Amino acid sequence: YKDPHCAGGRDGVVHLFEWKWNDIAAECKRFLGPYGFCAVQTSPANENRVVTSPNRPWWERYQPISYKIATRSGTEDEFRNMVKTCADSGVRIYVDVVINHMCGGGGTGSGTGGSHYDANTLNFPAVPYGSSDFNDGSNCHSSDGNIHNYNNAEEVRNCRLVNLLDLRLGKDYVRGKVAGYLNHLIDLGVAGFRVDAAKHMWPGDIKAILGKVKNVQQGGRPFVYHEVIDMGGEVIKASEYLDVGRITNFKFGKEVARLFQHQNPLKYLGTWGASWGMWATGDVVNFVDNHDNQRGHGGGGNVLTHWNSRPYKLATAFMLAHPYGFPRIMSSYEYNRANDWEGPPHHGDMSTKSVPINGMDCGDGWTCEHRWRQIYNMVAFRNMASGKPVSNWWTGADYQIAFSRGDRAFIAFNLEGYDLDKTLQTGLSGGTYCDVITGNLENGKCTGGSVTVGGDGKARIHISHSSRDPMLALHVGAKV
Ligand code: ARE
Ligand code: CA
Repeated sequence: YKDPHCAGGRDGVVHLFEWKWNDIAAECKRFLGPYGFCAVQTSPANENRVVTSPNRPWWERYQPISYKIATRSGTEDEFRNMVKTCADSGVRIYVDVVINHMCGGGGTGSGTGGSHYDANTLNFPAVPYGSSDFNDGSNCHSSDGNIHNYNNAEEVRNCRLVNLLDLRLGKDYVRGKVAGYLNHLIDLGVAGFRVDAAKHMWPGDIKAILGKVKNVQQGGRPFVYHEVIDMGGEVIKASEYLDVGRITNFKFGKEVARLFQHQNPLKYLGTWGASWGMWATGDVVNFVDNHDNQRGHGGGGNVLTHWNSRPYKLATAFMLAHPYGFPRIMSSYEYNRANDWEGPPHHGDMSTKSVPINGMDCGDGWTCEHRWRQIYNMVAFRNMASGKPVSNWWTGADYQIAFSRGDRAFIAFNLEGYDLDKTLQTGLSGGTYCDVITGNLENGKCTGGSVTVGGDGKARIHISHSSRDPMLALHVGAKV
């Protein structure tokens, strides 16, 4: 379950949060394929509750009504076409799967695919699920059926997460329905799953469900990464899930936020990885921010986001430059930050806007961090450096570091209040390299800065403390 099934030479997944399937297809073809991305994480693909108060929040997609592929991102045909178009461009699809629960308790109505539900009597006829398919009553022992005590594993796993109707995953019938959904996605060509709210499911139940799931078309077990928020200090540990996949590494974003905002010296990064109280490199999906914590949900706050773009780009570049873990890049949309619930850019009828491309940038409120040069060029850096360990580790002052990835790539950071100007060993062969932070290699020329490496691998590295992005990155794919 730990292999991301990347096509040759690719690495990293981008979460195209709330994008429509047709837009993802287009993005695979025109950008993600050519720029070396391994995969896209999509928003939940199955039918969800239509929430109108507040008006169509992003989080309605975490309230399943059925396992039909019918959301505001598009239809099953559009989904199938997306997977195919992305595959043709060498890009995998991982789906965010919401299998711990159905919608919030109370009320009746219909979902985004037109299916009726009754959340008073716990009836979801389009699956079908009935009241005996939920943990309510018999398995949950909290006062009001909700989770309150995160130090009681039984409560966390058998009671309702924020009043969401908790599925009885111990029951073979329910396991079969969930596995049927996952198998349907695999039939459509999906290579992996982000498992929502995995902390709220027993690892044994997840194991039993995955036991009913077929191999992916790319060969072997699906790539599975579990959303388990484990910052230490709670009874449920992320390590309980390592038999059934990787886990989302929430410690990563917290640590890099401190490091790149001058609250913890960069020079300590020489030991970056499991020894920081994180998990083994093959067990984690790393990220600077995600769709929850960038807006104060899901253990939010104290993370870097696109709103704080200077340290955000530095932290993301470091994530991509360093070999530890499998990296996930967030791709956001703009909204009124006073309303943490606001859904994606939309038309008057609340349908989601498409993503227009102007040059390299996205328009109409789509942020597209993955199209920022300092980020997409570091995806290429990572691909070029694949398989090479950190070498030539160098530290100057507390907030000055540099390292190579064998003889393939080199990066340096300067967050001190004065310039870095030193001759350093880059590990690269002699020649001229473009600094991919400030520009690209185009028609044999660098559009930004460049660095000349001598026959001995050494080069003069100059990073002004006041530069827009106080880092410099070189790799063999951008050698003049
Ligand atoms: C919405 C409303 C609620 C309402 C509910 C049901 O906001 O008021 O009761 O609907 O009607 C997202 C949103 C929720 C939203 C939900 C359903 O964030 O606000 O509820 O969708 O629409 C815990 C979980 C973790 C979870 C976070 C948010 O452990 O799994 O909470 N993250 C995932 C997704 C979310 C999604 C869900 C799960 C639900 O990424 O986007 O919710 O599918 C400590 C603990 C953490 C805990 C955290 C926050 O840090 O260690 O485990 O995270 O506190 O409580
Ligand atoms: Ca549960």
